[in-house]
Amino acid sequence: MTKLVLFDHDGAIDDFLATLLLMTMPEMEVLGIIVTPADCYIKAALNVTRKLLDFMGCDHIPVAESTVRGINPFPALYRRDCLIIDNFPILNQTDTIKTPLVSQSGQQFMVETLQGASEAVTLMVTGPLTTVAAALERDRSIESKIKEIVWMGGALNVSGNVEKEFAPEHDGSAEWNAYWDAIAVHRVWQSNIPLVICPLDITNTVPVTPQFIRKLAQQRQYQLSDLAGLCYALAIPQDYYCWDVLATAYLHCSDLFSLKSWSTEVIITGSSQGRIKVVEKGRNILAMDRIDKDQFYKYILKQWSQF
Ligand SMILES: [Ca+2]
Repeated sequence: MTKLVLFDHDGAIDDFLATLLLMTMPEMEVLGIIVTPADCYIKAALNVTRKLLDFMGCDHIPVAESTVRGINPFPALYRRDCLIIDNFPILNQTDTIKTPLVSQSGQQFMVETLQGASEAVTLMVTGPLTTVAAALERDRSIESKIKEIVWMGGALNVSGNVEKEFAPEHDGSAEWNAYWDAIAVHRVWQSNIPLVICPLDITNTVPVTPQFIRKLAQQRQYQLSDLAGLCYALAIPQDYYCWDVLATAYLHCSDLFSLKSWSTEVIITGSSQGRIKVVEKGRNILAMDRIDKDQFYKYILKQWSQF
């Protein structure tokens, strides 16, 4: 059965890898990709997204530029990876990009795409929820067209990843996508849309290791593995995890995951802003809780050996 998917990412290494993974899933009909200007510089991030779709033979999928703004910007150090990837030789073998960039904003594109969809759509979000919140503000009725939101974000029972170096007044309890715009998270939490989140609690268990990158290298006769390996090599100087890739894998092989239900609230101000706190009588969500790690690594290695 085909699943309708609208993908909203924020242009970092992991988002591009999630794009490469999503495009290997034959059961998904991807209605479009929206780039939220968060963990990236937007022009380069749009270019890379379109070049990846060309590379995957998916140049029929429209790309849109979200024009929302966050409250707490990502560090420039994190954002610049898209500028490097935009210049990878493997993505620049022709002078033109075929994948279309639509003229309307990403948030408007989200509204129109959901309004026009023949059935309810899964929203796959691997960046902040700001574009989703802006779309809901434009037209509340789209809520009924969203089957569920699968979101990489939050840290429930583990520390966040907003470091003191970049956020001196924060207590470290928030995950970056939530911290970028906690008010948008709160807005989405107020909706009735089913939420499945992929928090740091689970992503902490799937690090990107040199051993994993070597496995990709050993199958680099496949162009997809070669490109994924190049992207992951950029991540080596940081503590890196399969954040967005893990969240996206859920669309195709949810059977590898166990889920847990939590009652939560979003802290929107003060030193814990962006924290998604487990409370009594809060907003019910599902969180990815455990993953068979070996099976997960095997799965992405298999998907990236398609060509
Ligand atoms: Ca991301």
